[in-house]
Amino acid sequence: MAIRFAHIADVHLGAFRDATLRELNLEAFKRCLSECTAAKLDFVIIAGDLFHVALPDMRVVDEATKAMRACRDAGLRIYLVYGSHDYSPTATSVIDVLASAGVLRKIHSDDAAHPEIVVDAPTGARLAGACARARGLENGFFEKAAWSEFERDASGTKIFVFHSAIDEHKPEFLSRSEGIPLAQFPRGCTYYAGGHVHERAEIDETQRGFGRIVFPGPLFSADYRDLEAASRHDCGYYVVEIEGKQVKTEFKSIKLVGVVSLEFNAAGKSASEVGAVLLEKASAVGTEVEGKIVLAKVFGELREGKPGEIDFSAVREAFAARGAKVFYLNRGQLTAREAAVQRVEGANKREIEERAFAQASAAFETKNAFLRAEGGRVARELLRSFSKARDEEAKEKKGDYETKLVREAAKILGID
Ligand SMILES: [Mn+2]
Repeated sequence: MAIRFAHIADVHLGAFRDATLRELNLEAFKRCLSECTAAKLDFVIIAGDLFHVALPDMRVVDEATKAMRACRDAGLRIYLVYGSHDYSPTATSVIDVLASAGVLRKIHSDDAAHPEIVVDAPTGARLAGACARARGLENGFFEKAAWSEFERDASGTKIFVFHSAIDEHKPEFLSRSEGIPLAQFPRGCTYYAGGHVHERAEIDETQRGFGRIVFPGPLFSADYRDLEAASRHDCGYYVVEIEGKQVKTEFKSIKLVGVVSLEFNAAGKSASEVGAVLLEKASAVGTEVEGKIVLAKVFGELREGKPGEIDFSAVREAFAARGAKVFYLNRGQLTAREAAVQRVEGANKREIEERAFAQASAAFETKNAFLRAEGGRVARELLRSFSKARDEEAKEKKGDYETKLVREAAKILGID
């Protein structure tokens, strides 16, 4: 008999500061699970990043738990691996609590020498997995993982669940981040349920001894980039049907609200001009933003004034008046002229750095005599101090690291 299951990844419940976006994300998850229940699937696989952080907003956790509980009560099993977001090296994650309560089943991979094989009793499916660790530390796990027992197991359909990019199949936007070489995956599984890569992909690696590898992409979205992608193509999850070696995949869109993406180049304009043009734009839109998520990217170097002088809240209100459900502003690449450094030349990196700082420091207006005299040196030393990363190997705590940085900065600024 065929095995039918859902493959979800990167839900990121609890992401977004905007309450409406947070709610929409939760709504997408609830809808997905009720569709799975209605379709009478055997089980649900969540390939990591169910939650945006290890200890998310408890209201979101409560709502999500109710939905998962209803799904469980209808007879569907839920299998999961940690993602890079909901894993915590030090604290107990909310996922551990849900696993202890029997709402979902974690696929353990703590011991690389003996990765767990979970048997889904009603279907006989075998699942193994690899949880994400903090910042790509799962690489170490994959290097050592002993898959031979799982590879030898021939008693049922095999599914491998993971939360990592694969080196051979990294999308362009992840080209500089670390992945796992395919050779370190267990061979001979029928289906490889992936997560972590926020872009949908279906890959067939049967020829090389693997199987169907699928990344559903985010169920909803977790940030601006995801939402921008969602304005071009749908987000959702997969329903998979396996019968013997036959694999049928079907992508299911979750469409809650439309996304409109707007871009505005502010280069060469003054802060007040930008504010006026944006307001004009907002009043010129028609019904196309009604009930939708409006993304607005404002970028470029202002001729005069600072980004903070632009009245974005008036722009937000104007879009709301036009019926936009959410107005999401991205001004990360909007800069003031004063902040820009002219082209500098030097014999080496150090010299270029020194001159760039000296120049920027000379242009910086301040009444502070110390900064006027020492600005260049202070900036250089601060940069050097701030670029020291936290010592993850020595398990340096975030709080300790922050205290150390603040103390060093105070010393450089001569205020300790
Ligand atoms: Mn993710």
